[in-house]
Amino acid sequence: MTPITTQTLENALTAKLMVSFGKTAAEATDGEMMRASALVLRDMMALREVETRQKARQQHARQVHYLSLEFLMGRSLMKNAYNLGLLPQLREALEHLGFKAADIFEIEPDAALGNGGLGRLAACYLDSMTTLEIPATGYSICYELGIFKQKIVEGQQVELPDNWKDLGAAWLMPKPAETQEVRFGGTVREFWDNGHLHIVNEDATVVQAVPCDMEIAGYGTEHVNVLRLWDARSTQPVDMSLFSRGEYLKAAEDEAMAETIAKVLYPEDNHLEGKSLRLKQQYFFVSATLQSIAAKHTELYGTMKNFHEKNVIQINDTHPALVIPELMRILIDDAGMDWDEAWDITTRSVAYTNHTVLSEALERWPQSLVEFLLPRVWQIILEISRRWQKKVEDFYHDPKKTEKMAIVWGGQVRMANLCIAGGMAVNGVSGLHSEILKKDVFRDAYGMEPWKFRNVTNGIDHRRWLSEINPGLDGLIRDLTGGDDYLLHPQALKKLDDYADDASVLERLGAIKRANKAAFAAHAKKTRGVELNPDAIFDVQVKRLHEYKRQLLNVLHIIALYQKLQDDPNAITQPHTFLFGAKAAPGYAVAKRIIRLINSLADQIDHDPICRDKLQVVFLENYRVSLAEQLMPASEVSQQISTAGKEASGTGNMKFMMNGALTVGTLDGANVEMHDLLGDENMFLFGLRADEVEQLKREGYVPQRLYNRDPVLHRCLDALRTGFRDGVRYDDLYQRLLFGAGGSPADEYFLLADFQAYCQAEKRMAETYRDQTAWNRMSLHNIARSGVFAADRAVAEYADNIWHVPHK
Ligand code: F55
Repeated sequence: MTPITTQTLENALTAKLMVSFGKTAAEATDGEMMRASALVLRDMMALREVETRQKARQQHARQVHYLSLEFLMGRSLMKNAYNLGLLPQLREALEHLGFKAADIFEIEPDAALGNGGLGRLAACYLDSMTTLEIPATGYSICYELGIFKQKIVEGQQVELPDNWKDLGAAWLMPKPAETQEVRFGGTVREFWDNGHLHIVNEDATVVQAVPCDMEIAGYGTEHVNVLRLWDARSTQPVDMSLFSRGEYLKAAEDEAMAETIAKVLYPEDNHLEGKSLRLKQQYFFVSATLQSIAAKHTELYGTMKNFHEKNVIQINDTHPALVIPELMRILIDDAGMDWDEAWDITTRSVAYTNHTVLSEALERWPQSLVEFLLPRVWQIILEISRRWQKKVEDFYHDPKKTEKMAIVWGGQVRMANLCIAGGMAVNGVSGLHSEILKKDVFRDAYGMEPWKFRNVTNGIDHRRWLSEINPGLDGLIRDLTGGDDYLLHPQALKKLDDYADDASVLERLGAIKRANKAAFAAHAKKTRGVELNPDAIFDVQVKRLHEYKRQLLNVLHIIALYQKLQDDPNAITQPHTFLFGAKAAPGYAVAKRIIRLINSLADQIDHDPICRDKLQVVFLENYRVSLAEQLMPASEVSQQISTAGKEASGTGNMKFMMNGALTVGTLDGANVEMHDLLGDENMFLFGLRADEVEQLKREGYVPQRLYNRDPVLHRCLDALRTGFRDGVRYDDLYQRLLFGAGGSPADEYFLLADFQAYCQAEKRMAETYRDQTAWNRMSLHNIARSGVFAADRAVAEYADNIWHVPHK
């Protein structure tokens, strides 16, 4: 490859502006320049992708297929330029052409095709799979609207549509020639022909699935993979001639259905809505994906008999669980195999990652809906269920276990059990989570087939989440570790530990953080008009809003601080700024109330002169990947305070750690592993352990006792009832904590039980902060030991232990 210079890029951009938009650089808008930049990089990646694909074909390499209803990609321009080794050249070329590079990066919309952790994980893994040169493809839906944009109006969340494609579609390459047809409804008919039994789905509604590919460049490699996003189209536009034949309405209906399938991402995280459109989305993308994989496989090998040798399908939670019956359908109905052979291949091809233990998030579908929408798939599910149930009965002879492990039971289809039965591996996403799966959630399945159960602790793309977004820290790491080795070998970060007593290094680390805080404050001022004090502790909780994540516990502590300040205006000497960012699922009323509460409290504190330069609360509107990229480098305290046992892993915790923030957290999810690496002395641990939470639940938890016993807590909770200067009262939240409501028990997530310990942890944290040298040392240790949380490590584990594919 000839090296690409600033000049070549400049020429390419000028040419692209000309042919795509009919404009010169002088005439082009920032948006057009962003799209031209995307197209230029896309061209380069497309060439490499063809070469990558040809190589894999020649080598008959085993392919990884990563199926996820969500890929929370965020922005791609800076990322792709970075991975292609062109970031400095692109910056320069843009400036030469009269643009501000920062403005061009900033105008790119996030491709927000995901809710939170699960979707972002998939995006990070695409980067690592490519960097590790694994032949891999991601598959999802090309949603027209990503996760909603959040506005805060009078303290409350308002949802606006996220039309990302206007500018974002520049990354997509439609491949209409590879269109697949997906069938819904109709009836199943069997007939014999020439001694062969044929099974066909008649009168089905056919939806076309058109692939739109997004190229994924790896770092330090020519390898390029693809994220294949399926767009939905109707087979034919409504044809007026059907009118006379009375088929007009059916055709119009088919068209309407096709057009809704890829319309919008469901905004619920860790909760399931049993809507038929959601099931259609799942089957649509699963069926299109498997048909396209099967077609390519058959073209290359002329048979499906070796499918499992050449393909592995990883499913991101149960949302793509229909791959199991759909692969069976293809093997039996299309490839003509018998059941046992098809089952053997299927159960050697599919692996399932679980991301939650919350029972309201374990996916179940009404059998009537599956039967109506997917009649053939339903027949197959029933047969899988029948055989599985027999296996369980023969193994345990225990009707209770039969019921628990059943796939079809009580009129419902249980997707997790289907995945366990039809998969070769089941993994949790942190050590603790995987243990809970084995001991509790999937205990009986583990007892029967223990070899299927694994752990792969999550990881994040450290090139994006450290090197790319935090150039100051990247520079320090390069200086201390002797170069950019850590980009491909994240464990090289360990070398930073050697500088724990180097005063100049600690000082430089502090200065980098301080500069990042100032930059974030300037950004917040410019984009939202909020005034942040860069001398305050930046204490941050950003993640989806959910009761189990306990943003409300954070709020209760702030109320306690505020009340303390009322009693004694000198109680706080160190300025403290609490930053929140969180989207609530639109239908999750309690979560929305908590957002409003944060805003009421922020307003109260803002208007109280006692709090000036001491205490501040800021709710950051529309938290998303691109905002996280600004915020992580500026954060000093990372709030990871979920009820122990509930957060499967967390990945935000890793982003903070890598950027040198110190964690205030419970022993939950990957915090446990962070603690193993850091010890008590390098994080602020507090609260009940997972087993203690369970024990307390068994013994009978009465939060009112704590309320009556602890005057600080008592006063705090009372403040919810009294309300704030905006006139809003939160008696509903008070009631929920003390008495329970709507079927949920009092203080379901043990906030009150952990309140005192949490306040003490925050106090220890604030005291430590006074000694900046000690703080910076802890921060250094955090960065030094964050290497294991690189996605490269996690993906290498999947490759070695589950996929059995070679990697770099
Ligand atoms: C989205 C849709 C549905 Cl239907 C259910 C769940 C979700 C979702 O977004 N889940 C999610 O983000 N789970 C998170 O996955 C992360 C990656 O493994 C974990 O770190 C995190 O603990 C878990 O909550």
